Amino acid sequence: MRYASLLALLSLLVIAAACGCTDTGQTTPAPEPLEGSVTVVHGGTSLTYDYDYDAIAAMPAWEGTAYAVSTVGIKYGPYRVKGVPVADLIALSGPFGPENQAWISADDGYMWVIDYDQVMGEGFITFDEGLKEIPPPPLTVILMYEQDGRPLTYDEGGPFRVVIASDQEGVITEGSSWVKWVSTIEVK
Ligand SMILES: Nc1nc2c(c(=O)[nH]1)N[C@H]1C(S)=C(S)[C@@H](COP(=O)(O)O)O[C@H]1N2
Ligand SMILES: [Mo]
Repeated sequence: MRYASLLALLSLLVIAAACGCTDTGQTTPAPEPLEGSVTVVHGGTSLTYDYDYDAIAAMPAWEGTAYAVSTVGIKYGPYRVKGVPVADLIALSGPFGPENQAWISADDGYMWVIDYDQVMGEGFITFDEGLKEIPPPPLTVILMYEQDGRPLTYDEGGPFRVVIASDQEGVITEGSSWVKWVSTIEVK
């Protein structure tokens, strides 16, 4: 009997929490930036550059809009995005030319390779909102640390996510190159 009432009380608490009945009615504050760093590897370990959130946020930022489609055709976005151009991060670490690629890897083991042209914003496939292929407008590949005016949450791929961004609204790119939880950018 005591167990039964204890259980009843517990379930009430769980229901209250789940339905938000314990809410104070305040809006959720912007998340604190997550801890993390991105390492740019260029020509071996001796040329490894580490950046923390504050260091990256202190660099000249690029802002625009970004919109993606997943391999199963689900669109996500458009988002207002802010970050540092990946080309700028690489330029700080050494020379980068048409013979090079950037291997972008993440904490979960995901890795995506973009070639020189793509780092420079060219050679991506782009779609309109009806998912009809369109000629790509100028694009900028950024290491994003803010989405819609606030730091990225873990679920959004924070602290750092690579996105293919544009000045122009309604330009959709493929989600597979939007690497979440970026840990390393390696120039090969
Ligand atoms: N680190 C990491 N980034 C990733 C992936 C992943 O598995 N791991 N999947 C990619 C693919 S294939 C897609 S379509 C999008 C999905 O983004 P979402 O999880 O925000 O919906 O993330 C991309 N970035
Ligand atoms: Mo995908």
